[in-house]
Amino acid sequence: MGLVNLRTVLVKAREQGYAVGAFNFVNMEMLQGILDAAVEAHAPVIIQTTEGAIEYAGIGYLAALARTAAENAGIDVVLHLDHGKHLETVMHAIRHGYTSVMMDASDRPFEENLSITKQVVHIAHMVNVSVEAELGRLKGIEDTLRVGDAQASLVDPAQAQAFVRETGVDAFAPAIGTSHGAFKFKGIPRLDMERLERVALLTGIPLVLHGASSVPADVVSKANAYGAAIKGTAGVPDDIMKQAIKKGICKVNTDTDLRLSFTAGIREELTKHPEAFDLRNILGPARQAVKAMVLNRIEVFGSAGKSSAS
Ligand code: TD3
Ligand code: ZN
Repeated sequence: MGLVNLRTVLVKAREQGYAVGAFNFVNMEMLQGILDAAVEAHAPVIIQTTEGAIEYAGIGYLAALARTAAENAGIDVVLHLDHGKHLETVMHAIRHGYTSVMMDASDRPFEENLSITKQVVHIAHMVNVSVEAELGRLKGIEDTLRVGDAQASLVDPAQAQAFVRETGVDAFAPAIGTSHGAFKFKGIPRLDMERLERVALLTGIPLVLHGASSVPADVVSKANAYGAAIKGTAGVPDDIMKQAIKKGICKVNTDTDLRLSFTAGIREELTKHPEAFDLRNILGPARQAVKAMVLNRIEVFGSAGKSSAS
C-alpha cells in the first residue's frame, strides 16, 4: 500500500464525524512510534514534516522513511508538508513523493495568499496531491518562527468562504484560538467554537486544527522529574478537542505532545541508567513513549478502526 492523499482520509472523516491525527516527525524513531500506534489501532494517519524538519534531516531521508513506513503498514498513510512557506519547498516536496502539501501564506496579505494558493492547487491537483491552506495566524513557535501576540489573528469566516471557493483547497485551517507549542493558554482554555461552526458551514470542506497538542500534565511532570525545567504549560483539553471535532475539525496537528513524550522518555532512560550509551537502549523506550501518546490521541480523535486499507 503506497501513500495516499488527504482527500482519501478526510472526506470519510468529515462524513463520519471523527478526526485523523497529523503527527510531525523529524527522525526514524518518532516516525516508527507514530506508525506502530496507527497500525495497532488500524487508524488512518497523516505524517508530516515542516520546512525546519526538512532542513534538519534532508527531504530525501524523510520521504524515504515515510515510503518505507507506509509500504507494509496496511493502513492509509498520508505524507504531508506542514507549513510550506515557499513555492519552491512545496514543489520540492511534490517531487519527492509527498502526497499532500500545506501552502501556508497566512502571513501574507489576503490577495497574495489567495493567488499563490490557487497556483499551488492548480499544479498539485494535476499530480493527485492534496492542498491545505490557512487564514488567520496562530501565535507561538511555528516551526522555527516565533509569532507574537501582536501578529496573531483569528480567521474571518466570510473571507474563509471566498478563499476556499476560489482556491479549491482540499482542507482548510482556520485560526480559532489555539497556538503552537506547550504554552497555549494563560487562563482557562477556550476556543472560538462559534467561529469554527461558521467556517464549517460556509466552507463545507474538512477543517484542520493547528496547535492542537494536549500537553498532558503527567508527561510534563515526568520530564521535569527527570531533569527538565518546563513550567507553565497548557494544551487543548480532550473535551474541547472532541467538541471541535464535532463541529468540523477533521485533521488534528500534533507535534508538541510527541516531542514531550520522546524527550521525557530519553531523560528517564539516561537518569535511570547513567552508565548507558547504547542508543538503542535510550531511543527504543522513547519510541515506545511516542507510540503510547499517539494511541491516546487516536482514541480522543475517534479514528481507531477507521482505516480503509488493509
Ligand atoms: O503545524 N503543527 C506542528 C508544527 C508546529 C510546531 O510545533 C501544529 O499545528 C502542531 O502544534 P502543537 O505545538 O500543538 O503540537
Ligand atoms: Zn501548525
